Amino acid sequence: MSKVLVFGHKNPDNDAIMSAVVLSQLLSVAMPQNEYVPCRLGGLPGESAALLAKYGIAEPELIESIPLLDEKQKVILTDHNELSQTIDGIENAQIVGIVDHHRIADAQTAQPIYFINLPWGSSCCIIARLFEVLGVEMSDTQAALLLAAMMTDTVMLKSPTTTDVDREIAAKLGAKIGVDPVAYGAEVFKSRGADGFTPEQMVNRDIKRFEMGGQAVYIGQYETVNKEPVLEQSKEILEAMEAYRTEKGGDSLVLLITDIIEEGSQVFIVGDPTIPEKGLGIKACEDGVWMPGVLSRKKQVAAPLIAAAE
Ligand SMILES: [Mn+2]
Repeated sequence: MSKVLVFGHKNPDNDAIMSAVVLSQLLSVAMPQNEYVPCRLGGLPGESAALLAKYGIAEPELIESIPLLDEKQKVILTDHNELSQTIDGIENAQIVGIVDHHRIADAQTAQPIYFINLPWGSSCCIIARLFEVLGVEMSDTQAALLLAAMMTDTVMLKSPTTTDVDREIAAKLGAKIGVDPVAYGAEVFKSRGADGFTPEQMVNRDIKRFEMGGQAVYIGQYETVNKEPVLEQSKEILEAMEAYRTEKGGDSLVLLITDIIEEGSQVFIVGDPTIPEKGLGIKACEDGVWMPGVLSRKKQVAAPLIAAAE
C-alpha cells in the first residue's frame, strides 16, 4: 500500500481544499490499494475552516515541499496542474493523477496517469461526477462540502465559468441535502468572515502565478459582498501589491477586488502594465478600474492576458 498525497494549489481556495478532502475520501473507497492523505499548501480559507469544523472533518495536513526520497512520493494534484502553482520540490514526486478545471500548462509525467480535466465551474463538480463514474455512494457530508466549493468557485453560479453541468449537479446535491444551492452558497460566503482582512491578506490569500510572454504575472482575487469599505484602503492595497510583487520577483501583479453582489471587479495593476493593460483593454489607475461583469479570474482575466502576451 503506498501513501499518496492529495493537494490543491498554493494559496488554497475552498475548491482546492474540498477537492483534496473529498477526492481522498472517494479514492479510499474506489481504489483502496493506496492510502490517500489530503493535504494543503497554505492557510485554510475561513469558509473551509468553518465547513470542516461543522462536519467534524480533520483539517488537511499543511505541507511545504516534497523531499527527495529513494522512492518518489506519489501525489495527486487537484484544482491545478501548472508547476508554478504547485508544491515546491514537485520534481521529487511522482504525479499519479490530476483532477482539474484549468488550462493545461507544463506538467509532465514519465508514466501514463489518471488525468481528468474538464472545462466545468469547479474541481469539486468534477469530483461529484466521479462518484457516479466510480459507482460510489456519496454521503450527505460529502455532498455539502462539494456543493460549498462549487458555489464559491462559480460565485454562486454567476461566474461565466458556470456550465449547464454545474447547474445540474448543484441542483442534485442541493436536493440531496435539502438546500437551495444559491442560498446555501450565500451562507458559505458569509461564513468566510470577509471584511476583517488587511491589505496584505487581500493580496496574499488567493493569488496565482502565471508564466506568459516571458513574464511572471501574478493575478490575485479578493471576493467581498461590499467593495466600498475595501476600496477606501486602495492606497494600502497598492502598496501591499507592490511589496508582494517585489518579494516574489513578478513582472506585474493584477488584483481583482470582486464584489459578488454588484457582480464585477475593481482591477488594480502594479509593475509592468503592458500585458494586463493589453489583455483587459484598460489603463492602470491608482483607484483601480471597475470592470462590470468580471467575476472569473480564469476566464475573464488570465485567459485574455495569456492571449495578449502571445
Ligand atoms: Mn477551482
